[in-house]
Amino acid sequence: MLTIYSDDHHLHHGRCELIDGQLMPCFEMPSRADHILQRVQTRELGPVQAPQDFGRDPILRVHSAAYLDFFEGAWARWAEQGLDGDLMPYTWPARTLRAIVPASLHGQLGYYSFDGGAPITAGTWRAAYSAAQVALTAQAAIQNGAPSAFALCRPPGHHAAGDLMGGYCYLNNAAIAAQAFLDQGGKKVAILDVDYHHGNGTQSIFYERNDVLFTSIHGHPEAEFPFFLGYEDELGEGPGAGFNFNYPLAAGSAWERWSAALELACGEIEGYDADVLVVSLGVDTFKNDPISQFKLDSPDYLRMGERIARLGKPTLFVMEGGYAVEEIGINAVNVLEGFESAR
Ligand code: SP5
Ligand code: ZN
Repeated sequence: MLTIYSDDHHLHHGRCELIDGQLMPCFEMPSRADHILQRVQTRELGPVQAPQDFGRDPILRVHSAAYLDFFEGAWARWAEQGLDGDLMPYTWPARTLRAIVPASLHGQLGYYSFDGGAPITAGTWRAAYSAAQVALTAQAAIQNGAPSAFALCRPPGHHAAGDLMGGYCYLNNAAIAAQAFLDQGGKKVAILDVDYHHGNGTQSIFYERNDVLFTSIHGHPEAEFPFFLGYEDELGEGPGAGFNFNYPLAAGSAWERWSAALELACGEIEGYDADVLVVSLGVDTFKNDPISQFKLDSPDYLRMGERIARLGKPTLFVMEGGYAVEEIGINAVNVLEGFESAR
């Protein structure tokens, strides 16, 4: 399988995040992608290529121009004030407040984010832009006939909505790639999001549309981030009604329960008859993940890949979460090797 990768992800390295009342070093760190790349190479998964640059247009199909302009320019505005710590929001337009775009940098940062988990550093825009190009380059490979490809994206994307960053995510790499398939003549795209956290950004982007089927297996939002989306009764709206399926699972879920949910998601995908499948590949479902509560073990990821392969679709894997850094390469590449073995 072809892997698309860029070293540009090193340009994004947030300092800290708030975990259990303590400021901790960011779990979403550069070594994550380094370990995955290393595993791709030692397992000889296939060629590793650098991304092409498709520019801003395909990103603008998913994110608003105002959001992109804000994100691209935010660090320079921060640095102009003589500041060099990570730029992080602390006030949001929650209920009773007005959803207006204030003049101030921090006001705008609150407007364009939904949590404090997406710090902006000097290189964040360049890293996120490059990750989107990684996804688009892998998408182009499939568009040109490759049966599958792996977009080794970092930072991840599935929490990012049309004009919101959050949950370590800035640009929704999977959504940008899915939209590109449609813009290049595709009629139907199925998305399977297997990250431990609900892909709230991806769901929101396609919620009222029937040309993208969104399915997600994740920690129950009653108990888990992002709390405010990802429930079973979210089935889509308007033309999108019946094209959104969430499978929230309890803490402690291991392969038996997880794979039963996968069966249900695969059933919906099979019925949808998509041209192509996009997998939001998070491996934070792993038993030793430091911020998650599922109990998948490394061999389970082989089974996951095998089941996804049986859908029989051209498949784009887009890297999302996974914070057990030592094992992240094994787990992510196991999905890809399981997939290849069952083709
Ligand atoms: C892409 C992705 O996986 N984003 C995840 C963002 C999660 N942010 C909230 C983390 C809260 C972790 N709380 C863990 C408590 C452990 N004792
Ligand atoms: Zn996650």
